[in-house]
This record gives sequence, structure tokens and C-alpha cells, in this order.
Amino acid sequence: MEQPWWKKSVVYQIYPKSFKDTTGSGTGDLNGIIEKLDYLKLLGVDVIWLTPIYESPQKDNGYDISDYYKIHEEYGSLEDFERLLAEAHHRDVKIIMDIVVNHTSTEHGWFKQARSSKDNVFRDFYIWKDKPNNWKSKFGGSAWKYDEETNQHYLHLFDVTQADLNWENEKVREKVYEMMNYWFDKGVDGFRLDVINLISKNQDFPDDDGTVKPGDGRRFYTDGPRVHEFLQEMNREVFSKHESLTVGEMSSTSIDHCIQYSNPENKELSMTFNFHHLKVDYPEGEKWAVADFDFVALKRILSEWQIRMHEGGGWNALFWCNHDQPRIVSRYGNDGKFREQSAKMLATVIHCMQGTPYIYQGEEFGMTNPGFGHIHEYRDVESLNIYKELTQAGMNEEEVLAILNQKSRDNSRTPVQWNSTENAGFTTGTPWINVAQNYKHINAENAVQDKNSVFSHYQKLISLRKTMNILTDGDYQWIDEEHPAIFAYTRNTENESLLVVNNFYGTDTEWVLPEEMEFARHKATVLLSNYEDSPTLAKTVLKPYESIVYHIK
Ligand code: TEU
Repeated sequence: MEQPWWKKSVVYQIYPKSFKDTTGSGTGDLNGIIEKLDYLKLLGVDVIWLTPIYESPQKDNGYDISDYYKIHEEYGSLEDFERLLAEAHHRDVKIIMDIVVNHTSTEHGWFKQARSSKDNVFRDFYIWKDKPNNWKSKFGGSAWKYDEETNQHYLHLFDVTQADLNWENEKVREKVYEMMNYWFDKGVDGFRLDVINLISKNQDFPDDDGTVKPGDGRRFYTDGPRVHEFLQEMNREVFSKHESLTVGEMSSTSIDHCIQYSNPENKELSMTFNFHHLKVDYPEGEKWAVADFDFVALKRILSEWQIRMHEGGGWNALFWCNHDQPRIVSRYGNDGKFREQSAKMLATVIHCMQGTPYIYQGEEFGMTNPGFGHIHEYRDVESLNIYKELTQAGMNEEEVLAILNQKSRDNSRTPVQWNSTENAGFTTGTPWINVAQNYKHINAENAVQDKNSVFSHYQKLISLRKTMNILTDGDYQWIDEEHPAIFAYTRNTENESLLVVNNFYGTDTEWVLPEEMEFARHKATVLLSNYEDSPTLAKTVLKPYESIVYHIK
């Protein structure tokens, strides 16, 4: 059977607000994306994922949608969007939109109607209760907000301006499918579905007195009772009519559920994002703490997902970075002396796995966390809420700022560093969020010109995905599980193998070829590495952050 097109694709995520401004407003726009399409083509990606561009009060940078059919004014017009689609398609680049249907903005027409009276026809589009339960919002505080007008509380798993839709209501589902079909008719190539595994809530809405944290609540709405039924319905009504890429963002999910979501036999989605590998620097599950990452746990999690999704016929979305995560080179790499080596090594680790790789804007030339030192530099609602919560709970400001400096979502939201001119070439105005100070040195223009750059390494990885079927089809075997510094794995088909060996630390590290790989010692050739003189398999001391892909045939 012919494979779906997205199995050999590489996706590039654009956060339009921070990508490229063409008007001097300080905020990126759709025309800025059009301007950079040739750059993306040079990189070699074949799909763009646009984070939400719909009309929105921007309390959560567009994840709070007030009209699914309109383009947010700062970003441009519907005509601009149509031109972007045409220009992308003209270059053989596809576009998937980000769709947020777990909740809408409280400024959405449906919610305005719903809150106006208890018997309004839209009342049941949302979740209302006389008495709230103890669930906590993911952005701090209770997940319920009292609404004076009708003397009831509505559910909001995220910000208070993001009211959860009631998916039990058939009319909500119909409206959502209708809207998705509208965008497909415009010519989009698929969707990234925001927190889609949270749409089905346990209808008893029980208090959570569980062990994670009182009021955690997640177990009552994550991968909930009707979620697979709803996605199958969505697939029937929408996706089955198009050759689309659909990727679900799965919050706190499990491998078993992700197999169900993404195994084609189940007719739900193409693939899933999960975040377990990005929680190995949350000590005891706590995100808001400064911490080093647990390297062995990282390897174990990535490997388990590789092996079990393959066995179960599911498909992984592979990624390190997005608009909610700090920059990977500052996180599991080294953003000082070994920035380039470690950025390349991290890229290799993900891009040689099975799944569809995603690159987040700026990652392709090794952008770092900006190192914000002052609360006034932050814009993100989650970061500002936690700052308030922690300082009010008595933590000293310096400590809170150190946590945000490492963990805030704004770490990835600073403007793309295009060149060394003012504001990194992002805007001629005042950027909505500060540009990282290191832009004079770290920018796209420099990287494109240098054939040894991080950018050039990403180009190579992307082109390998196009030419080597083993990257798509090969199975995954993990070797040397307990090694404290080296992450090594193989990919295998009947005729050939890849051996991928990565040093995650800034010191020379010895690696002994495991016995079961002995047959490869004299056969392996270096396919890709991040040093000019990487060793053959006969010699096995890896330099700082050294990463080597061997081809064995
Ligand atoms: O994120 C969902 C989510 O659960 C997390 O990634 C969340 O942002 C993180 O735990 C906070 O640190 C999605 C979007 O990607 C995010 O930008 C939105 O804020 C959120 O949904 C609500 O729509």
C-alpha cells in the first residue's frame, strides 16, 4: 500500500506573532511568512504548521479564538491568507492550521450568548455548574469561574478567558466539523489539534482527591470516556474527505491511547504529540523549579515511545521545541561554548527516529533562551500568573525569576533572529516581546552562509529523510540503556542499519561498541556527524556533544 505523504514530510512550525513583521507594528504577520517562503524552501521542509491566526483577544496569543472564520487583524486579511496558501502551494509546501476546539475565547459569539441567560440556545455549548468541583486550571487557580449574570460557574481548564466547550452537545460537534470543512475548502492541508485529548470530560465532574495533587483533575478529563468516539466522528465528517495531515496535541497522555489515536485502522488522526520527554527536568512532576534534566529517563522515554508506537502501528510526531517549551539547546544542550555541536547533536537524535519531525522557528539555526532577567520582559499569561502565585506564596523574587528564566514559555517566543541589523531584522518598530541579545552573532543570515552551520546540518537531516527509506520504515533498537552520557540506538531494515551515537555532555566520553554490534565494526561508514573528523567505529572516544550516524550495509 502506498504510504501517506506525511510519513516522509518534515514540518516547520511558525508562531506568526514572532516570525516576521512587514508593517512596523512590532508583531509578525502573514505577509512576513510569504516573504520567508524561499528561506523555508532552502531549508527543505515541506509542511508549515501555523499556530492560531484567527480573530482573538490574544489573552493566550491566539489560543483564545473569538471567531473561527476570521483572520486576526494584526496578522492580515483573508486575502493575505489565501495568497500565503497559493504561494506556499506554488513551492510545493503544504500548510496545516492550528485549531483550538477544546475551548473558545469568552469573547466568542457563542459564549456571549451562552452567558446571557440560562435558557439561551447556546447555554449548553459550554459547561456550567451551580457548585464548582476542586479541579485546578492549568494556568493556576480554580478551573471554574463564577459568572454573576446567571449565578453559575463555567469550566476553563486554561485561562479564565478560555471557556471549555461542551462536546457532549451534538450541535457543538456539528459546528466544529462545519468550520473545519470550511478551511479544507479554502485549500489547507490539515490541522494541528490543540489539546484534543481533553475534549471528553467525565460527566460526574468528581472532586479529585487523588495522589498527584489534590484538585489536579487530569484523570477525569485526559483521554476521557468518549474521546475516541468523537475523533472517529470528526474523521468521518471531515478528515476522511481529504488527504490531510492531522496531528493531535496530547496532554499527559499514554502510549496506549496514542496508538489508538494514530493507528490508521482506528480512523482518528495521522499522528500525535506527547510531552513525556520534556518533563525530565520537572523534579517530582513540578515544572516550576530550577532543575537539571534526567538523562537516563530521557532515553528511556524516547525509546519506549519509539518501540511501542511502532509495534502498535501508531505514528509519532517527533520534536524538541515548540511555542510552549524553552529552547532545546539551552535545555538539554549547551548554549555557550558548544552551542553549534549540541544543537546539531540534538537535531540528529530526533531526526533519525521513526515519525514525522517538527522544527520550531529559529531551532534550525540554534536559537537560545533569551535570558530575561526582569518580570517586565515577560508577556505569557501562564508565566505572569505563576509569578504572582509564587511571589504571593512567599518565594523571593530572585528565585521566581530564575525559574522563569529556565521554564517560561516566552523563552521560545522571542522574535526570529533574521540578521544582525536592529531588532534582528524582525521589525522596524518596537517588537511586542524583546529580541534575545545574542542576535548579532546567532541569526539566520549567518547560518545560511556558513556550510558548517546548524542550519546546514538541518538541511542534511531533512534531505536524508527524503532519500533514505530506512528513516521512515526501519525499526528502532535501543542499545547501552544505562550509559550515563551516551544515547545510542539503531534503525534497521532487512538489508541495512543505521547506528546513531550521541554524546550528551561537554566532555570526551568513551563508548564501547556493544558485542551485538561487533559485526558492524569494519563495515560501518560515517553518514553524518557534527565534527569534521568523526571516528570510524574502530575508535570510540566521542568528543563533546559529538553525534555520529553510521551506515551499515
Ligand atoms: O498547550 C496545551 C498544554 O497543555 C501545554 O503544552 C501547556 O501550554 C503547558 O502545559 C503550559 O506550560 C496548548 C497550546 O500549545 C498552548 O499554547 C495553549 O496555551 C494551550 O493549549 C491552551 O490552548
